Amino acid sequence: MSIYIALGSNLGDKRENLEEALRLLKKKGITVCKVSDFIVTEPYGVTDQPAFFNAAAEIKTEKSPIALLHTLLDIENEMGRKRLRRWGERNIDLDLLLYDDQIIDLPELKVPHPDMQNRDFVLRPLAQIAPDAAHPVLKKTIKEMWESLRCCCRQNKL
Ligand code: PH2
Ligand code: MG
Ligand code: MG
Repeated sequence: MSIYIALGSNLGDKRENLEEALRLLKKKGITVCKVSDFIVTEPYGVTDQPAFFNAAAEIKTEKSPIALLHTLLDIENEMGRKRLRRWGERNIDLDLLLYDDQIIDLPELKVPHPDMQNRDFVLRPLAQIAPDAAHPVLKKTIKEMWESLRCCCRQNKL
């Protein structure tokens, strides 16, 4: 059983927001097995917003993927998240990345996270805690995905 989530914050006390989200996960009965370093990252997608703090965590829970999604959304709501614009600034964002080898394609939940392979701020912390975890669609490990992304970024800069 390997479930991985991404944490992000770019408003308020960003470090404290990630810590608070981890505390709330535990309070709701979710076991937090591993947490990556917190890293500072440049905004991706919508670039006119503050830098982010990002992290990844491995968790354990008996909750189904949808029940877990609702717990993540509950925590965002309890922490007072306001949805200002898509991909925009937020005090906390909790995304389900991988749920074992499950592939889920529902309107409210896509697993694996459909853009994770393109996001350094997801793959870098995830590679720190789970380099050998496998992506069930791309059939690559996190380490391989992160290496392809780095290689592709380098080529784009040449
Ligand atoms: N989240 C986004 C959009 N862009 N950029 C960084 N660096 N970190 C994020 O967590 C992030 C982002 C939408 O979820
Ligand atoms: Mg997100
Ligand atoms: Mg989200």
